[in-house]
Amino acid sequence: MDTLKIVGNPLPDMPWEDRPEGNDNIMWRFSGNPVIPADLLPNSNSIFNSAVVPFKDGYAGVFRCDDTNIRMTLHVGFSKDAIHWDIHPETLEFDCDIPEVKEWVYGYDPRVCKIGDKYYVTWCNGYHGPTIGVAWTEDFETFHQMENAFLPFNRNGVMFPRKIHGNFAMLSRPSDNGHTPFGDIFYSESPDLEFWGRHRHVMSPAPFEKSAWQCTKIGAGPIPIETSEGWLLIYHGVINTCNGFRYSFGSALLDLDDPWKVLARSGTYLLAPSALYERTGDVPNVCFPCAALHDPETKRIAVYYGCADTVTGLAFGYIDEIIEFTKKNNIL
Ligand code: BMA
Repeated sequence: MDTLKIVGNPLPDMPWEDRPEGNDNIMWRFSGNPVIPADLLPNSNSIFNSAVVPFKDGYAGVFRCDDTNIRMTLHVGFSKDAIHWDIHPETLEFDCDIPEVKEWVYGYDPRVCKIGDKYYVTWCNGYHGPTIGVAWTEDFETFHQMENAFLPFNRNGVMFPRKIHGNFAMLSRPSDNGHTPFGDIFYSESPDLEFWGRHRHVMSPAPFEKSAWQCTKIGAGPIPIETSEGWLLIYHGVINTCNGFRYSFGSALLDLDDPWKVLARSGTYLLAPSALYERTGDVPNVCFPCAALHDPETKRIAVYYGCADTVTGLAFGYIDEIIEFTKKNNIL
């Protein structure tokens, strides 16, 4: 994989720990997990399923904080090292001149995608049920909310970090108004971030007998990473067990030009609930990735994922190894 090219700005100081001795897993957990505790804010019940990006000489993020009323809200945070976070206790308020969209109901599971000088936030936005909210910021102070991307019900809106076919591009996961016992990943394009179309099917849950951890529903996780082997997509997969849903995450490679064409998809998961903070919490057995930092030179990746809908975890790996693993365990 010496010829592998990874797109992205250098990030030599991103959070990192070497693979622990004796650990031969493709991804391994940060020894300081949970990297963000549930009670970081005075009135937070849980902080999880959150998005971080490099910003200025440090990092910024949009965090899902459920408060002690269990209201699902978004909060802005900043960090020098992407490990110690200063999350603002007041909720993120969007500037919005569209009265029908402006009313805040709830918001959760944010993703943040940088394109040019703008950071686009997509999240699961309450509008007669969950759909995909879209906003942009340049400074993480003022956020401009645009039209919702899709009709309800939809979740897991994840943008691509550059235009494709001259359009903005987003993955999403049409759903129902509840806990959705189904779900495929779709791809859509938009010339202006307002009108979305050219919808394409990307992936269905895997057949049970091939890869059971992802047999009930799947949804895109962090912003896809562009490489010479295709877009590296890390996504969550769910199995419905007699104890409820269990969320793990795995990887796929999507065609660079037509990302709805899946080149490879791993049957083996990258990470599944096994640490105590992933197995126990408000919703047990959940690893839910929403963001990743990466450094093209060292090929390092750090994935931020919600653990048991309660805290935020961090896991490390090498992009070249993840790509190799995806191809080796391909179930297509
Ligand atoms: C999904 C979303 C996520 C959550 C997961 C597990 O439907 O609501 O926010 O982490 O369920 O509860």
